[in-house]
Amino acid sequence: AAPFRLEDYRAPAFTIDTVELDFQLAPSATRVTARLAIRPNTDEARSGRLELAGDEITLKGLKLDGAPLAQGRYTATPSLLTLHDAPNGPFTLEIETEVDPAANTKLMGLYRTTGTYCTQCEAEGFRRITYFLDRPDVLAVYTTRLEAAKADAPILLANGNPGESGDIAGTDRHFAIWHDPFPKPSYLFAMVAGDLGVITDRFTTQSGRDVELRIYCEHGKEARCTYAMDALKRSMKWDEEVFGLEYDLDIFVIVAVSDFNMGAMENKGLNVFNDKYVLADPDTATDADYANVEGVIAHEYFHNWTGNRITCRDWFQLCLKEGLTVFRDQEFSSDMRSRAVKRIADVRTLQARQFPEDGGPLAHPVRPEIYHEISNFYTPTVYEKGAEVVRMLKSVLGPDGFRKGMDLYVRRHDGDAATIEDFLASFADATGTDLGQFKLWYSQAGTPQVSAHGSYDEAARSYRLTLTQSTPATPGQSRKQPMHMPIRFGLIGPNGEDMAFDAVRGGRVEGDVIHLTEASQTLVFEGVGARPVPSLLRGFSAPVRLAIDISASDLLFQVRTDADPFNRWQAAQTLAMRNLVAGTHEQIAGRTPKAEPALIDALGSVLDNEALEPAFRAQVLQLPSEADIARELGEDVDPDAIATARRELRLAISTGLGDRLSRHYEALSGDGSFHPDAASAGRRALRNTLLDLLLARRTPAATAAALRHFETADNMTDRLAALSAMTQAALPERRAALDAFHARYADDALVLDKWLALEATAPAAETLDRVKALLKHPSYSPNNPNRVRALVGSFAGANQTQFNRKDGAGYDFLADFALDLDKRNPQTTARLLVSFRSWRALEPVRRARAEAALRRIAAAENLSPDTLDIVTRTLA
Ligand code: BAL
Ligand code: ZN
Repeated sequence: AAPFRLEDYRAPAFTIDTVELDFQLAPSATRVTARLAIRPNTDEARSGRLELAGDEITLKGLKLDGAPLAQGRYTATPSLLTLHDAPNGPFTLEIETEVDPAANTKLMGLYRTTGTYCTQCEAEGFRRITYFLDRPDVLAVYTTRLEAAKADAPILLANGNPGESGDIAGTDRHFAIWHDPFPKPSYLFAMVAGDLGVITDRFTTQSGRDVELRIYCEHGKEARCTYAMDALKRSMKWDEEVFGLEYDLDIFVIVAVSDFNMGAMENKGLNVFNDKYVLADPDTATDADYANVEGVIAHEYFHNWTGNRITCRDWFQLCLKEGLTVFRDQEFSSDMRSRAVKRIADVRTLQARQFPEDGGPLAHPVRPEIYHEISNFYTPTVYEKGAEVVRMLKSVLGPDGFRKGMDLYVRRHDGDAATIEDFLASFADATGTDLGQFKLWYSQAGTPQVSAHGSYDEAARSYRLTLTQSTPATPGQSRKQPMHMPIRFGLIGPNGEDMAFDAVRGGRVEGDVIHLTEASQTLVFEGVGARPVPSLLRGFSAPVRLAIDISASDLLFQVRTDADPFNRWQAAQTLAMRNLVAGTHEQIAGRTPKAEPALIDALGSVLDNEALEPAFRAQVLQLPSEADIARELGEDVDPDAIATARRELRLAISTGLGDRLSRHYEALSGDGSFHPDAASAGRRALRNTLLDLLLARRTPAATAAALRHFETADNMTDRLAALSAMTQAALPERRAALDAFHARYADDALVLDKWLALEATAPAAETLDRVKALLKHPSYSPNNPNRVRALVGSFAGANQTQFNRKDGAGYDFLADFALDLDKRNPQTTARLLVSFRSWRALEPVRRARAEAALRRIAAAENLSPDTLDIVTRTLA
């Protein structure tokens, strides 16, 4: 099929003002009647040809202005309804369709999840419910009537505010009507019907409006929703305080379901969530789960303005709502927790997920200009790099300018389907700034490389800093222009404090931001009293790779003194990465790698520094991952050599830090009461990181500590950390512990996902066989995306040595699995196959085996468009 191109955008010929939906719910044959008030929107409508998209639906009836439409006036296929001579004024079209929710394993459109009816319409699921102008620039007011058997679905929910409801006399059925007064695109439509438990609360907005809050879940899990409710109320308050944005309906509803392709969905007034991002209690959720629940609840809530009130003109503009909303949820979490630790965690995610995408065959701009299958563009680039671009905009304009721009954007575009141009114009106009060069961040793919070289002239008391930028070629983009990068910086003096300077020549510096705009720029700082250690890209102020010629002793100094906590962490990571890369090369050459003493000194100084928060110290002590090292190497990657080098370095660090590890570990042992707050979570993170490092030595004492840690844990974070450490260290004791964990949580699918993931990420030769066996385990379920991701996604995405087995068995397994799953759930399949994205960077033997597996998938018949698109681009 021909691709969609941004340059081909045309306003819709017709538009739809109101939608009245009636659902007669039944598991295998649901009848949907849609009454659409349609009118011509552009001159193109004069042709009289109206095309409404469908997808695997059956037309059962069609009326125009109340009268059945004659056969020759329309054509209907499961994917398209065409009216050949639509009126050239307003008219009403009544469409009756039939869908089969129970058979819908794609989880797009209307489907069943553990007995509940639920919908997912973004991006193009609404056309699986009724024929429609299923595009985000058609905004309509929806009224939804749901009717179902009372026993089957006592709860009936849809977007907006509740209206009339009641029993249908003489039957076992009942109905409910919901009305959403805010015009919205079809992708924000939702309905849910089922037998669910609920918790309720209230929120009073800043203008004094009373809002009812409800969270629905499976019966018996209500108590696990309270943290999500608390996060929701904090999100509502934060958006008022920080952005001045207030909630706008009488009710806000969240429903947690167990079968869901994505994390969650921001449907107007009725957010549907993957239950993994709602349910949390100390016995079943880790601290990371709590943080994710808080972040995703906030994210979906924040979409009410950035996404719903202001939506996207077309799917090319996806980052308009996603990048901005990720930025907003990151800021929220930073305000709720430690800003420094949150930043480190977000940058780790960006580097682990977005950098490999940007550096491989699936690279695309933050605002793509071409796509075959939009569901494959819900990517780390659109989301995470999109958020980085908004963060840079704030650095370029300053906090006040940024807020003025946001206020203008909301004032101008409330009720619009907007574009990136609209967004940037609001900031440019509000602040009088030319953002022409900045806009390149939306169109140029690839991670820019920034090189820094500094020299100090003692006699002249001046410091010259040359910064050079270049962006590598990416698919469809061979040449790149220099971009506008805000580089936050400091010049660290001999006493560890930032030094002042008198003046700067050669570039624009505002406060602590260097505006790098040229391919190469030399800045001369005058009046610098001593040779500085340059601290560049503080807070990771631009999503680039920074190469800087800095000595190990300067990095050690930075770890000890940098005023920017992010760069303290970064300096330690840089030191560690140098050791890991050198170690991998030594390993391949058959020599024994040695750890640099500066690294152990650096880690030890942070470990012992009680003035630093524990969560931060934990982050510093965690080495770059095997995947990080592979990315740094960039070519001829041998995952076995990397894993061995990393293991050896961990052993050297563990030995080098000696009994300081166990001393700190003991000192952090809990007081027996669990709190999910960030400070308590930080202490657990440090203690668990120390256990993991202790275990690198695999001494009987360390093993005993791990077993004790596992057995005495009073919360999931500690229990899982011990189990994970034992699994990663390949202790023989792990098997019994994994079995005990399974037995303890035998009825809890979400917790067993953690167990599946541990099994799948074990760095052991038998893991692939174990994964294959687990596909038949009663705790696994082949149609549930969470189970699939926990077992197969973890294996392919997070087990570097076993997925990349030299015999290619890991690749063959994923190919077989994907070919089977693709028949049922294309979206989840395509997502899994992203694990192949760095295949070209592998050493030749693995590279050939990965390519063969990819070609085998590509050659299969009847591939879904999702899978075909990913595999084709990966091989291109
Ligand atoms: N809009 C899809 C899910 C999310 O990003 O919130
Ligand atoms: Zn989102």
